Amino acid sequence: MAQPKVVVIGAGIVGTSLADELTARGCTDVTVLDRGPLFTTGGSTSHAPGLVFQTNPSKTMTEFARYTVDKFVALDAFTQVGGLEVATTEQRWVDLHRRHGWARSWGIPGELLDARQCAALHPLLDPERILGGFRTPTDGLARALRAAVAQAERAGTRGARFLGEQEVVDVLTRGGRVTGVRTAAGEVFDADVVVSAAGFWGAELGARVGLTVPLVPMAHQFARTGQLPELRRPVVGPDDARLPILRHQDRDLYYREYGDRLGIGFYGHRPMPVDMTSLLTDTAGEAMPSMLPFTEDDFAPGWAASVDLLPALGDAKVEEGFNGIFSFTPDGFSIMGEHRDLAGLWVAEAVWVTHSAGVAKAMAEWILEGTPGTDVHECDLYRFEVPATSGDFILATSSQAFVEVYDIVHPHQYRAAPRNLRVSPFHGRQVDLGAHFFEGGCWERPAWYEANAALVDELAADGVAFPARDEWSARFWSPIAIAEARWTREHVAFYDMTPLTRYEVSGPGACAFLQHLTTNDVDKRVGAVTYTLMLDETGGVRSDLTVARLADDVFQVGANGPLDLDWMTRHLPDAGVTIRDVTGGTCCIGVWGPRARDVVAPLCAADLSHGAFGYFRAVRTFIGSVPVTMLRVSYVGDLGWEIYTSAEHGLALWDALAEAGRAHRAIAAGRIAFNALRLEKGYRAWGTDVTAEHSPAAAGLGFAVSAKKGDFVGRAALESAPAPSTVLRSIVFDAPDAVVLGKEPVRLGDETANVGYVTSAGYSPTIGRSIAYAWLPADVAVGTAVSVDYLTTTYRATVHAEPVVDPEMALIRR
Ligand code: FAD
Ligand code: THG
Repeated sequence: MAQPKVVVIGAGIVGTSLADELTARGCTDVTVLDRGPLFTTGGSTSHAPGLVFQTNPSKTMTEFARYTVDKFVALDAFTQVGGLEVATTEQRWVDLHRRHGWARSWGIPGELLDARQCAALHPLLDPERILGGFRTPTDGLARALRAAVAQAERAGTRGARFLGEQEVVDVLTRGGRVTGVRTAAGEVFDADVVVSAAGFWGAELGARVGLTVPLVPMAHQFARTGQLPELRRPVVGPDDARLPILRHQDRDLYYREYGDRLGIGFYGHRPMPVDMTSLLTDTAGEAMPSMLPFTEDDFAPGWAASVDLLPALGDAKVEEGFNGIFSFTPDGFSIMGEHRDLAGLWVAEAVWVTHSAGVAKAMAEWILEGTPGTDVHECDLYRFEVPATSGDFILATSSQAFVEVYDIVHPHQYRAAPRNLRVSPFHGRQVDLGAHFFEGGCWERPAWYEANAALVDELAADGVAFPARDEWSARFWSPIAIAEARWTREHVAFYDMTPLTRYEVSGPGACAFLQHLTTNDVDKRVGAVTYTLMLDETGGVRSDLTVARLADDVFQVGANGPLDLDWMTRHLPDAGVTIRDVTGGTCCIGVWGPRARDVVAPLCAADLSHGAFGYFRAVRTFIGSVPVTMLRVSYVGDLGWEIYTSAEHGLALWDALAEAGRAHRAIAAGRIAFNALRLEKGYRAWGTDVTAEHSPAAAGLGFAVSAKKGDFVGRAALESAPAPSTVLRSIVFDAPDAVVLGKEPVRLGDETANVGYVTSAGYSPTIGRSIAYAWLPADVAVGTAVSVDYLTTTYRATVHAEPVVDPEMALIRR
């Protein structure tokens, strides 16, 4: 295939890395344009201090960082002085154990050190001030400018050209495709592909082509001390640094060496979002538009905390400083992808030096091969719900991301604001029941209900265990959730399923369209529901769906979020299929548990017997006077239905069910119980347990791929795929009070080497133990003992057959 003609906007670390990765893959007609002079362009890269700490809660971001380090080492643009993160509080010390766990889960070498060992590595540290540290020997200093130049030079030898002082002011298009760009000087550069790697200018550039790039340019303080006698020594190399890069997250600080001076970065100041309109006017003609004047007052607390940690600074002072600009996003992840409505227009922005080469590699693969080689859903341009693409939301959440950049953030900590953007019709009733709400997808979702508190005592009196939790895992949690889960299995509960993303796919081409995009056979008779997967071209799992055929040409698709709509929209044929997101205009209650039929049948016009309304069937009928679509589907794995109606009927539906449920002691139950029950049943959560990195077979979802149906996206790749080397397994903890939260490293027996990692976990009241999913080597057999390292504790667990609860499906099919 002919290689595309590519224009990259921006010659910072991302644009130059991308040129290198594209040309390395044979795509050599690459032109990189920058508004500034080459290669000290005035962008963030020009003055980046270049600290690279690879460890990240995200596996993908860690992989991007590791690739970047390896590449920059090979380019002689990296000084591997190692990283050291110190703790001055007990909480941070425990959290460094969590970070050590991530490092081990994702394969970054690291170890925990005591205070004395830390001070031996970094002699400026006062060992009395710290409790310990986390040391990562392969971290270090990227010479960002050197790395940019080296990559540009290499790309240049393969045919790429780099032009400075060329500000792109227009993206040229024809018929929904890019055709090139125009510069301020009026010069036109033709292109099949235009990649915006414009750093914090990216949001402005995106707006010109109708694209929301959700990033906020934010100022962040960086200062250099005067000379420190303690650091005086002969120059030691191009970076003139030998001490490990240092983080003092308790006070939002980081440090690197510049010969006998220290560079200090500070995140502890107020968020300083930058107004691009005034920035561009104010800094027009300036060499460094990304550097704003230092605001000394903001730095004062950072300096005081620095002197405290590094007493040698006591005799020194800040000699120079600036407020440097770079991008923050609502969730801290980068922004990657192709404009959906303007083919050939790509973005790669909000990327740290740390992740730059890894991001560029994934971008090059995506542009040239159609699929990135790394799962990038966390960074996907289209991951945001519609309200999250508003300016207000982007500013508020990106500012919060700045505030939290070094905070200890609990995995279940949901944002405090903005809230109440999306509530189901049942919200008032839920408030009355004392719902404790978590936010997800901008929805308010009950996690548990205080109204069920009395059930804890009642069940405890019956002998149900409520194991105590450690302080960390007890956050954003309540024992009431155990009671709710148990009650669901013994009686019946109502779950608000409104936030479950759903689409109506209709039209004469609807069936063929879904057949083409999914792995299972959905061309069944009206009333059938099918569990199926969407794969990418390489056979990776992009999503798992339920597809209910409501009429010949009308399907209701239960999905996992905005990326599913994005993927489906990109594959829409020119005519014959319509996709409508019906999530917000409708609502859903899951009624599940052994008493579900007793509650619903008396209200329902349809025959709900097992013979008349079988498992994985859909029926349109009435509950009282409320028109409903009922799906006999249960993510919690019990008898019952998802009952859908339009939003205006929601309250009537809730009240009718609540009234009928009273005689059967029905309760409303929340997300924590929901999660525990789906773990019992072996059901995966896409995005957490399974991503595009995994094949159906590896994920334990091979049953959802039909061997008999015709071709579908990803099929060819599945057929030529080797057997997976790692698989997703259920593990059950040995001790009743063992709890993990996800991403913990897993070892075999008592061996020290890490072999896998946990994805998600929950406490099962049915077996009185926690259950988790873990990615493990494919040859690890059921019954194998494993160890899971959680914070400062190690828990024993055993690989279990799936599902852990109800393998004979007796609960569901009654
Ligand atoms: P840039 O380097 O800004 O490049 C974008 C380029 O696009 C610019 O050269 C610009 O001139 C050009 N451009 C924009 N608009 C146009 C247009 N219309 N036409 C033509 N060209 C255009 N990251 C780390 O990993 N570790 C750190 O320790 C670290 N410390 C930092 C400290 C400070 C003080 C700051 C400010 C940032 C720090 N960062 C750090 C972040 C890091 O510097 C940036 O994330 C990274 O450099 C961004 O690279 P980029 O290529 O996307 O953007
Ligand atoms: N309900 C509906 N749609 C959904 C979900 C849901 N779509 C997204 C997500 N959740 C999909 N996840 C699952 C996972 C498992 C099942 C349903 C949705 C499930 N699986 C059965 C099993 O694996 O045994 C049935 C499989 C089969 O018969 O093929 O029920 O919660 N509407």
